[in-house]
Amino acid sequence: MNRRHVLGAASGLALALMLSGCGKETPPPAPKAEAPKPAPEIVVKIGSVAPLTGPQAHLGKDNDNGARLAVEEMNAKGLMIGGAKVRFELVSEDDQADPKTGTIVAQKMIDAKVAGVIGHLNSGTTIPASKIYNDAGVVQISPSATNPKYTEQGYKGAFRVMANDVQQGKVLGEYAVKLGARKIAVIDDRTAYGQGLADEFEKAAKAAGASVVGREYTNDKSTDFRAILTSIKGKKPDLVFYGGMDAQAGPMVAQLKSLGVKAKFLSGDGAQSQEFLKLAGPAADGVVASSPGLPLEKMPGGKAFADKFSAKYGRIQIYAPYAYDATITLIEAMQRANSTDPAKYLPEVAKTSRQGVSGPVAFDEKGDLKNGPITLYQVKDGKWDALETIGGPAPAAPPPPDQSAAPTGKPAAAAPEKK
Ligand code: ABU
Repeated sequence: MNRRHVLGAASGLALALMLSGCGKETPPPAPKAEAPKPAPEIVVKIGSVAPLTGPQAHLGKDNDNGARLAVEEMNAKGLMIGGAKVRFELVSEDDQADPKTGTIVAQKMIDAKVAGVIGHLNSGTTIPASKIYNDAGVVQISPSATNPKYTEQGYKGAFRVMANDVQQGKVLGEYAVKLGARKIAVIDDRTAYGQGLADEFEKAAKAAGASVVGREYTNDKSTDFRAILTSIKGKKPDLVFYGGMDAQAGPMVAQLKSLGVKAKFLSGDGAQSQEFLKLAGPAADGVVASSPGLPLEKMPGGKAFADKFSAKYGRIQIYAPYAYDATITLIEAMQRANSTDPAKYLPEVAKTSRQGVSGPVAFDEKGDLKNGPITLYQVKDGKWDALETIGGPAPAAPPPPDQSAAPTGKPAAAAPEKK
């Protein structure tokens, strides 16, 4: 081999070595670090049932919108429950305030696999529907059904966020006598709510010394009451009590006035609405009605809630703050249980202790709101004016004086609202 051949072989070897990475094995490319997987997303259905058509549609929409606002706000928080990002979906159904439709809709809710139900609005639908929810193990919180029977059936998943009609009837009966009524006429609409409240009222009014001079009946669809009102006029009562809803109470008050009946008119929460004022017109002035709960302006979160609600849905009728509180109560119980399974989060609903927009929310062993207040209102110049509140939680102690505040003469900043 001559020198030229040797040089040629050497440079060929160098090139081969260069190309082969100096004889070392090329390591396989390092595996890329895996991007963390996004949390799975789940949709959790919450039922909302109320009359969305018919004479009580305005009240049903009020309840439904209260629940909707709560769901929207909770969704905006991007809550994680059981390792999944939860999106709540409100499933709204119309029970037409009819007991039979109420049970059909309740079964629809179970078939749709809702995790809980806000509703129903009426006692007459809430009570039969509660058996269906109980049998399916689904939690139900009614924002507005006040007949005591609802929570007396021993159903572990049945709750309500306002005082009941044993409490409301007693307040109304005693108030009637305090107003000076001795001869009272009682009318009811034969629904679980109307009849139940009228019975409790009658018991309390009689116990306080009044006598019932007439008892008449109507239903929750009528608008012409002149026949029963004429019969009542003949008995010369000094007060007429009505157990029923605003759609009847409004025209009833107007017809009493047109018949020349001077008796005072007293009713319960079903009549204490904006719609009543519209339906009764000028005859509404002087009417007194009770409502379980605090006046909106005295609710701990009342003003903020009313501002948010009215910007989206218009004026609150009666129960929207309670539907909102019921929905947040349900969702917060799921958060604490870290589960949307009713069997797992139900015990957390029972243990609820929170400040709602309407006031403190905590339940007794039956599922009734603890220490629910009742407020009496009177119509003055076409508006409901709060007269007095009976019962309810003790008012919060005033905050201690701020030692650090310099005596500037300026008013102290308002304490942040408890939520
Ligand atoms: N609380 C009056 C309206 C709803 C109901 O109990 O039927």
